[in-house]
Amino acid sequence: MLKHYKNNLIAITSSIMIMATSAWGTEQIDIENPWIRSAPPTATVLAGYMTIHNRSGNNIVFTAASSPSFSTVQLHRTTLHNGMMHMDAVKALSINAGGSATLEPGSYHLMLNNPKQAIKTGDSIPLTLHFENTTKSIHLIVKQNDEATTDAHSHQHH
Ligand SMILES: [Cu+2]
Repeated sequence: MLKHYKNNLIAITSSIMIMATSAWGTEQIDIENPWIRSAPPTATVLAGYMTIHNRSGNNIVFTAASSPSFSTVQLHRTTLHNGMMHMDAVKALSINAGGSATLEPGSYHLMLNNPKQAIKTGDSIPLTLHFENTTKSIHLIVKQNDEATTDAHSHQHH
C-alpha cells in the first residue's frame, strides 16, 4: 500500500517538472517571417526559411522540425566550396541568450522532403520546431522568392 502511494507521488512530481521546463521556452522564442520557397508541383523537396529569435536568458538548441505536410524535415546548411554549392545536414543549431539564427537562401534552411499534398503559393503550412527543452508550433507561408526577400529586407530600404 505504501509502495503504491510512493510511486504515484513520483509520477506526479516528474510530470510537473516537464510542464515547467516546456513553459519557459515557447513565449521567449520568436519566429520572424517563416516561409517556404514556392516550387513547381512536381518538386519532391522544398526549402523553408525563417529567423529564430531567442529572447530568453538561456542558450537554446534547435534540434529538429516536423510537419504533417511532409514526410521528413531536416536542418541543412548550404556552403560554397571550391566554387561548388554543397548542402550538409546539420544536427543542431545553438542560439545564444538574446541572439538569433537566420535560415535563408544560401545558408541554413529547412529541407522539406516529399510533400504529402500539393503546396501552392499562399498556402500556410503547419510546422513544429523542436528545441532541447521545448517545442514551438508555427505556420510557414508559401511565397515566391522575390516576394519573400522583399519582406525580409524591407526595413533596409530608404
Ligand atoms: Cu538542403
